[in-house]
Amino acid sequence: MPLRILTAGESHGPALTAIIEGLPAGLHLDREAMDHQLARRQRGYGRGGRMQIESDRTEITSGLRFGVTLGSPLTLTIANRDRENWRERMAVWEGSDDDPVRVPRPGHADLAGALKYGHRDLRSVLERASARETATRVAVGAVLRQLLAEFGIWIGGHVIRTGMAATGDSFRTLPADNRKQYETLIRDLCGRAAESDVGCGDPETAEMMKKEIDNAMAAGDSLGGVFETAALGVPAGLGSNGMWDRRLDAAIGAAMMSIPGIKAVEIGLGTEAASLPGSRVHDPILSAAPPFPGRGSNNAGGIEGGISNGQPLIVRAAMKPIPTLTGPLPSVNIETGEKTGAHRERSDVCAVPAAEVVGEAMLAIALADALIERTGGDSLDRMKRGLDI
Ligand code: EPS
Repeated sequence: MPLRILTAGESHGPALTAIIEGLPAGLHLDREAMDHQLARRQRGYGRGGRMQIESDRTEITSGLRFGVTLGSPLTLTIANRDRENWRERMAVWEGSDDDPVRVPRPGHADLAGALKYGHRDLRSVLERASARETATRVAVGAVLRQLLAEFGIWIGGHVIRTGMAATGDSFRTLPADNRKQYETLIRDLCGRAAESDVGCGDPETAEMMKKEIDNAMAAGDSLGGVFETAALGVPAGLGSNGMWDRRLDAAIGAAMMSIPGIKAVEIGLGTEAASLPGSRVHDPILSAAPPFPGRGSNNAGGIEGGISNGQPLIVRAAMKPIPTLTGPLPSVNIETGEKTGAHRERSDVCAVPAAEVVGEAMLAIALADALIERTGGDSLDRMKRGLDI
């Protein structure tokens, strides 16, 4: 698709890097807004010690002049502060590791990565498989949300489940027949969630979520959860029904599924739609006039036939528990074949609030790509002229 993005970097290597190619010229970037998104990713009750070490900031080394994009590839770098503690074990040239990782963690990339690449020290797999990599996605997303904002598109989200603690608050159950009110309710839900260190705006559930995390930590266990992401102001006509790889829901599905730990993605009513009759699923059409076609509900989650329909986009994603357990699961030493507890490594007990922020970034990436495709890209002015509905 028109936007090409590459990221690179090991968790304890010198730095993380991202290159965005295909970004239009003429976009004024706000540095603080980028660092704000990175700080949001670092938040969260249940995060491990690494987040105390890092204070993520984006350096830009190409594609920007006087704070305005040039249309050339934009290179973003995030330093790994923890690098200082790993100079020898993660040296790019000469170095050594006297404590190689031999026992794969069930659920992590350790074993599958070792089988694929032939590594005997699992650190050579886990360093890139670490969710540290998601910092680059959030940095890229922070650039692209600024592009989307030029078109009135806004993205937010909240956590609705942590382990067994779940709130009934959901974008799905908000009344959608009055557009203005619907968007206000979505923003309010996200605003309340932003105040919470578990990413949930319902204080009672947030307390239950913290208890779940405390209990999991005490038991040497870990937790997953579910978050919702919404995009407001998305114009009708992004994506296409014409071919599977042009469907907007396919692009969003792939973007969200690519987040480490995500096992399921739903759009709109999602799996609930499968058990209801059509009369209770499909959204009545009340008016067809652009830019805001009136609909009685938004069970489709803003996409019909793979095309955005002018309604808010509603996405849900489920994350499995973090694979690193302090009470380790059964595993095997890949050198000796000896049965033993899986490798333990400093980790998070729960990272769903961080994943929610990454989800917003991935939605921004999918939407920016579709918007550039629809409007032709090149420069912000041309893009604005290209959006004629
Ligand atoms: C993470 C950085 C990592 C982990 C975590 C997420 O840093 P470190 O390995 O130095 O503690 O805290 O990674 C995982 C949960 C994982 O499974 O790899 C981050 O920046 O988000």
